[in-house]
Amino acid sequence: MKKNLVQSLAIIAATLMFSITGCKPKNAGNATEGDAASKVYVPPGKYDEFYNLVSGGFSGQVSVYGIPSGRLFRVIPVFSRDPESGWGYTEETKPMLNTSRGDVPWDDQHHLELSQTNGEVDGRWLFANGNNTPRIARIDLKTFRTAEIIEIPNSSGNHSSPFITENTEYVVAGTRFSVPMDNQPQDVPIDTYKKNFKGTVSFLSVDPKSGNMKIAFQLLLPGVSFDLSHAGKGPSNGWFFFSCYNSEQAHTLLEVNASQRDKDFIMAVNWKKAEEYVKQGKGQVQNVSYAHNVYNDSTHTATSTIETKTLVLDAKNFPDIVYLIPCPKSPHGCDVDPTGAYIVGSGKLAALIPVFSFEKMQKAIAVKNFDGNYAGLPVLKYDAVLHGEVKKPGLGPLHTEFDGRGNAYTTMFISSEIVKWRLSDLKVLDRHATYYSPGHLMIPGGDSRKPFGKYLIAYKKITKDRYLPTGPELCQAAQLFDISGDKMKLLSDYPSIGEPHYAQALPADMISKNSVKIFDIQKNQHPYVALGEKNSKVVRTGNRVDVYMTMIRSHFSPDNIEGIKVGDEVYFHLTNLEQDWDVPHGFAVRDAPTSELLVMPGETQTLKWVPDQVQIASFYCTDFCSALHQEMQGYIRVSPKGSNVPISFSLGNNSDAPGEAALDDSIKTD
Ligand code: K7E
Ligand code: CUA
Repeated sequence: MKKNLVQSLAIIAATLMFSITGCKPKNAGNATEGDAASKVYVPPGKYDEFYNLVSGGFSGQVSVYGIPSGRLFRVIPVFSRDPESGWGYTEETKPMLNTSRGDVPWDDQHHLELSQTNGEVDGRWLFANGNNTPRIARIDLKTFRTAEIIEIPNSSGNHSSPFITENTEYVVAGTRFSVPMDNQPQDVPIDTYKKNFKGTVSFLSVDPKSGNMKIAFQLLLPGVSFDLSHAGKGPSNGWFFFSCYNSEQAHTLLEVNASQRDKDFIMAVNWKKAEEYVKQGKGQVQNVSYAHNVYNDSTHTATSTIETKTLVLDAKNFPDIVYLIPCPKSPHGCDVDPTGAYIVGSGKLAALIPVFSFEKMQKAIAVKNFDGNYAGLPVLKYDAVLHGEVKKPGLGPLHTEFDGRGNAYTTMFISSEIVKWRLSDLKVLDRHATYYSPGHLMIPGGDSRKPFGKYLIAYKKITKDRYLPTGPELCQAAQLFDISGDKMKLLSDYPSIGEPHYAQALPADMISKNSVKIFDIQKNQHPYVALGEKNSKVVRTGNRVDVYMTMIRSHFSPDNIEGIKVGDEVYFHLTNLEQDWDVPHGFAVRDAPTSELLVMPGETQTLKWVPDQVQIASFYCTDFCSALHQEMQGYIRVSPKGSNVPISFSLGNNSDAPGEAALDDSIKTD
C-alpha cells in the first residue's frame, strides 16, 4: 500500500508538471491515477451521470450524491428532525414523525430500495427503512421529499427492509428482534424467549399509481433474527429470500450464544402463495396499533392516522409458504443475481460464500428433499439446493452486488477488500483493497434485473488515516471503482455523512426529466394559504392567533404586527408567492424554540410560537433570496397578558419616518 501511495504521488506530481508545461507524458496511458482523475472529473456546468441515493445510518436521513464526481447535492430528511428544512418542526411535517407511541423524531436508516417495473429501476420512488422504531418511508423522487411513513406492528428493529418485488407490488419489512407479539402480554421474563418471543416479516402493498403503502399481511415466524432480504426476479419472481441469524434463539451475549450452530438459514417465502391464502380469507385479524403518515402535496400538510388491524398468517399452518435453506454461518447479506437464478448468502463468520440455485430449490421442494424441520418449518437439504461455494473469497463477506455480465462483487469487512467472482463457475476473478472495512457496496441497478455495470461504490466504516483528523470521530467514506474492465480500478474516495449502509443509484435523466421545480400556487389547497398579499391577514380566535403571511422578493406581508399578547398561541402560516425555480424564502422569529421555516415557491408552511415575554420580536428571511434579502424582515409587538392593544397589521406604513411621505397604511394589493 505504501508503495502504491508513493507511486501515485509520483504520478500526480508528474501529471501536474506536464499539465503546467503543456507536454503529454509518454506513458500517461498507463498511469492509473492520471486516468482516474479524468474519469471522476465533472467539469463546471456539466452534470453527473448517476444520482446516488445513500442511507444515512444513525443520521436517520438520506443523502444524494453525484456519480462519478462524489459531489453531495442534498440531504433528504426522513426519520430525523431537520432544522435546515423545518422537517419535523413545522406544523405540517410534525405528523410525519408520529408513531403509535407519539413523536419519535430520530431513527437509524440502513437500507434503500428504488421502485422497479419489470425488475428494472424506474425512478418513481425510493423506499427507506427505520431500523430502531420499525418504520418504512417512501420518498417521492419528483420532489426529493418523504411522502409517506408507515409503522410496522409486531416488530422491533426493522432491519431486513425495505426490499421490493419486481413490479413494486410489495415492500417487505422483517424484524431483527423477535419479541412478544403486540396482542400478547409484554410483561414477561426475558428468559421465556423461546416460548413467548416471535418473529414476523411483513408485506406492504404499494398502490401502483399513488405509491401509497398498506400492510397487506404479516407472516408469523419462529423467534429468530431476520437480517436482510431480496426478492426473486425473472424465474424466481413470486419468492422472497431473507437471511436469518440467532437460530439458537439466544437472548443474551449473542456474539457467543448466537454463533453456536454451524448453519443458520436463508428463509424462502412464496409470497404469491401467501397472497392466494389472503385472498381466500385465511389468516387472523389482530388488534394492534400503528401510525400511517402521509404528506399531501396539494394541502402541503401531513396527516397521521392510527391504524388498528393487521392480518397475520402463522407460517407453520401453511406448509407451502416458507422453506428454510441452511446457510453457514450467521448470514448477513442475502442477494439475488440479475437473472433470478442464484441466491447468495454471506455468512459473516463463514470461510466461503454459498450460492444457492432457485431451480434446485424448486426441485428439492417438489420431491420434499427435507432435512427435518425447524420450529415446524421445513428445512431443505443444503446440498440439494446449493449451486456451489465460492472458496477462499476473503474474510467477513457481507454484501454482494452484480454487474449484469455474470459477475458478482462481495465486500469483505475483515480483510478490507472487494472480491469479484463469476456466478457460473464461482471462480474468484479479481480482488481490490478498500480503505477500510466496507459494509455495503452498490452498483447502479446492481440488485435489479438490469445493472448499469460501469461503477461500483464501497461504503466504508473505517477511514483512519485517509483524511485530515476531525476530533475523536472520523468520517465514513465512499470509494468509487471503475468495473467496466476485467480488473477493478479505484477512481476516488470521498467522505460521506452519517453512516451509510446500503445505497441505490440510477441514471440522472431518469429523475431529472420529472423533477418538480415549483408548486403551482393556484393549486395550493392549504387551509391557511394567503393567495396574494391582499389576502394576508392576522386573525385572533380566543388566545389563538393565525397569521396569514406571504413572502415575495423581498418582503413579508404583513411585516408589522401588533396586538399579540404573552401566552398567545401564534401560528405563522407562510405562503411563498414566488413561481420561479429555486426561490425559497425562509422565516425565523427571535427566540422561537423551534427551527426556521424554509418555504418553496407556491407552498405554505406553519411555525407555532408562544411568546413568553413582553417584547418587540424581530423576524426575517433566512435564505439569501435577492440583493435586498437583508431587507426582508419585520417586527411583532408582544404586549402583556390581558393588554387591550387590538390586533393590527400592516406593510409599508412608514408614517413616522422623518422626511418620508406616508405610504398607504393598508396592505398593498398585488
Ligand atoms: Cu450490512 Cu444494516 Cu445492511 Cu450496515 S447492514 S453494512
Ligand atoms: Cu427572502 Cu431572503
